[in-house]
Amino acid sequence: MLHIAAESLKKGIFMETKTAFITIAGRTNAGKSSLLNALIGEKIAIISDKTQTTRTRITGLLNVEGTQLVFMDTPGLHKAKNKLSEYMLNSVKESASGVDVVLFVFDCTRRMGEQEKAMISNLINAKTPVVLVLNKIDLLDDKALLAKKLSDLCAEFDFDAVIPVSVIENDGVDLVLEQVLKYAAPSPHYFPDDKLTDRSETYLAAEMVREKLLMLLKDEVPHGIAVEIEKFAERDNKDILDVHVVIYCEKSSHKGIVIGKNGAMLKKIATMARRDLEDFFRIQVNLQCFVKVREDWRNRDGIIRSLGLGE
Ligand SMILES: Nc1nc2c(ncn2[C@@H]2O[C@H](COP(=O)(O)OP(=O)(O)OP(=O)(O)O)[C@@H](O)[C@H]2O)c(=O)[nH]1
Ligand SMILES: [Mg+2]
Repeated sequence: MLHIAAESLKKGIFMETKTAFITIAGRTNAGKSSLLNALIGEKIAIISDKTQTTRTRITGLLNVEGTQLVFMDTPGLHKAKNKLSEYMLNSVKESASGVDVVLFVFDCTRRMGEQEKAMISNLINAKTPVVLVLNKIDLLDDKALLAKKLSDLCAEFDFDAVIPVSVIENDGVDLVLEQVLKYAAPSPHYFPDDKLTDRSETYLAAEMVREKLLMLLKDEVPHGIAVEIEKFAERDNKDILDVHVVIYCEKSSHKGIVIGKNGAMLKKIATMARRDLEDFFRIQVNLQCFVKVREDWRNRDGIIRSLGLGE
């Protein structure tokens, strides 16, 4: 009997499991998705130097010694200019309510805006613990300035903790992980322990293509783009994954830009995306991209919903 109990303990049957729900919020471009990827050790959320990269909540999962950490990366705070923006900002609000802690990511090279301040105040008033993650410290040469920013923000808000980090240099990410483990409470795990994200393979594939469009296109063009997967299927002999995507632009003038002279831009986008897809799915990929126009789709509810970007 004693022997069986010892064996069970070894297998973790009696081990108490814990869970923590963590929302990652902050202004657009602060480095939230970069932080999510660094925390879970896999690139599941796309990143770009453009604003409004993340459009919907994406969950990243990490298990640390019996504790399941459920990280929710959210769209960045920005001024809403269309219906899509309104959906994005709603999803931030919804994602930040009722969680165990909010990691508020702030780009320390900027001044904190009113929208960020309002969100932090609302969270603290609602008794949600807020941890300020002061990101991009690699860009600040003057460390005295960092100390001043830190003390000013701490005087203004009652943060649970403040952690200066550079996600890009993987500096301080371990401290963020250490901090979030403090909010874990005994609970069953809500997701299978081997799962990385709540998002489907087709969602991740479409995002990988959109990331390349954000990377290679300028001005308003990438913001008005949506990517939809039309086909995602392994061939019978399982050696090739066929991925067909439709790239929607909101103006016909943008379609020409996406395709480029003699198709050069589209070819570049497709080549970069295919490489990423092959790395992620570990299979040879045949990627076909089609470009279509959907006028002003960011203001059209039906299209926003059909693309999975609405409520
Ligand atoms: N220098 C520096 N750049 C960083 C750091 N972390 C992220 N970045 C860059 O900041 C830009 C924005 O990063 P994202 O992770 O996409 O930012 P985000 O907050 O998710 O942005 P949205 O999805 O638009 O809200 C990218 O160019 C990143 O490479 C950092 O620690 N230092
Ligand atoms: Mg993001």
